Amino acid sequence: MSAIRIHPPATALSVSIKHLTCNPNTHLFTTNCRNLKRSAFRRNLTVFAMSSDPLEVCAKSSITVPNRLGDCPFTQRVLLTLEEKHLPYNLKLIDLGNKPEWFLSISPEGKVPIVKLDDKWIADSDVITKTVEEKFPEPPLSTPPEKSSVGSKIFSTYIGFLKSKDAGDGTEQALLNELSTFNDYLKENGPFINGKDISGADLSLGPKLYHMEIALGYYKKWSVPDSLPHLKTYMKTVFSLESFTKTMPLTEDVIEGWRPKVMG
Ligand SMILES: N[C@@H](CCC(=O)N[C@@H](CS)C(=O)NCC(=O)O)C(=O)O
Repeated sequence: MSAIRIHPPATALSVSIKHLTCNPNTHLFTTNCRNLKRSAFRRNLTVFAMSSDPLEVCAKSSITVPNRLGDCPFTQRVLLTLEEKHLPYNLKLIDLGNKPEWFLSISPEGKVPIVKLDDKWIADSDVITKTVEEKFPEPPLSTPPEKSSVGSKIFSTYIGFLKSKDAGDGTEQALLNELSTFNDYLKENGPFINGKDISGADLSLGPKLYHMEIALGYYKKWSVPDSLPHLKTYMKTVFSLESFTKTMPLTEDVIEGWRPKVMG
């Protein structure tokens, strides 16, 4: 196991005064609150804030480079959530091919991500991101229920196509259908799933699209067709977010991570 401490950059610590006033988990770096409030409310000043303690996150380690974050899209979703909420965290990198006893004692299923919140280890990216949203509501990242399943079939159809050994079995078409539906959705409702602002559904889908792009490019010489321009723009936008570039896996890890599924 190795631990990496992530400190958000100064820019990432910057949050709006509006958020600070309703988030009990942040502390103002100021000595004169009365003056700050007066002027800040008028001009919506940006001030510095910091979450109290770094969160502990167990994540998959790279299998190609020592002491580096690996290629789990569920872990990246959680890290993106913490980054977008400007929450500091410590990474504990787990070799999933040789899981240590201490990890198995806190993650009985042996899966990452797990995150320590209020002294309790929580598993599953759905549960973790929901709990983080409740505990650290600012900036809000929840996706309205009616939009939260947009694009949710893409990952399973991608895996079907990736594993397919028969070019005519319809798995490529099934993926294209899902991508095309998502492209049309973005055209009407984008640029993000919830409109103009990024939300949890994008932070879940983004890492999966990243895996799809790399793995299908490598194993099938396949890429998103030009006939889906809104999807292409969406992928480019999400992949270039600062939170994404800070948490994304190495291309080699994605390729190696999917190899057993392709070969099996
Ligand atoms: N539903 C879980 C899935 C987590 C999951 O499948 N993680 C994989 C790594 S990406 C894992 O830990 N697999 C265990 C193993 O490879 O032994 C979530 O959303 O967090």
